[in-house]
Amino acid sequence: MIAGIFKGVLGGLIKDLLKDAAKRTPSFVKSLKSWWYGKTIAIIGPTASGKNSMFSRIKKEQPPAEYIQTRGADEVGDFKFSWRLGDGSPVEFNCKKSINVGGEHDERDRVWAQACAGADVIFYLVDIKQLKEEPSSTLDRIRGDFRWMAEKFRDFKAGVVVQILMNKVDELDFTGSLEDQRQHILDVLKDESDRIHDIARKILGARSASIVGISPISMIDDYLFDVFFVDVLSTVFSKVNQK
Ligand SMILES: Nc1nc2c(ncn2[C@@H]2O[C@H](COP(=O)(O)OP(=O)(O)OP(=O)(O)O)[C@@H](O)[C@H]2O)c(=O)[nH]1
Ligand SMILES: [Mg+2]
Repeated sequence: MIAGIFKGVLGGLIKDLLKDAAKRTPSFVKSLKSWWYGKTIAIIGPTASGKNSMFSRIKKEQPPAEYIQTRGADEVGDFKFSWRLGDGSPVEFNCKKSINVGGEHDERDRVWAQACAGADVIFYLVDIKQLKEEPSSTLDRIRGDFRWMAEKFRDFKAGVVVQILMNKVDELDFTGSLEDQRQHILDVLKDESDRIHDIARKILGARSASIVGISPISMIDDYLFDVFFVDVLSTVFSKVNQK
């Protein structure tokens, strides 16, 4: 019963999101689906930011029961990702020869380029809990990663875009109603989001136009993943097609 109510609220919320974000007409949804079809993604980000968890989520597998640090590059192989929009229609993309990489500095320098080669969309993950608790060292790490990106962009696929995901928003305290949670999360992360944008602009210069969005997400909370990932799919599409 509770699950039924929950599903109803979730379905309604996603429909609302689809309705108001970018005036989602049937032709918008059609173009969104056809843009995403066949796209290849890469997932990068600092240590323990949630890369394994994101692969599990989009492969519809159980997230890892305990944290095991990734070292080097693990083959994830090819898989198809499909996510249902509020109207029930699937958005599909390919994860071709995906590689799951570790997040330590040395791993970035050794294997991230391999993960990003050929990607159309790169997801860059940030651990929002860590950013709130240790802002200075976390922002330093983000600066370092953007410097890495600035240097490597020329090796990436032409037209590649980067979406930043502020992960672990389930860790933010919230006691209000489900309907208000999305806006609450956006509000409490506004400063961090502006800060990261600022750093990107300074370090990447003109290339920062390739950063198409910054969104909250949770890889372990079903509801929050659903709510925000629908946003991500449509923001990436909208920004790319505005350019
Ligand atoms: N609360 C919370 N924890 C998360 C979330 N995503 C991942 N975690 C936890 O964060 C830890 C690291 O997750 P991983 O997915 O292994 O991170 P990773 O980026 O692959 O880590 P490395 O490969 O070692 O860099 C694990 O304990 C996860 O359970 C999230 O959305 N919320
Ligand atoms: Mg990992």
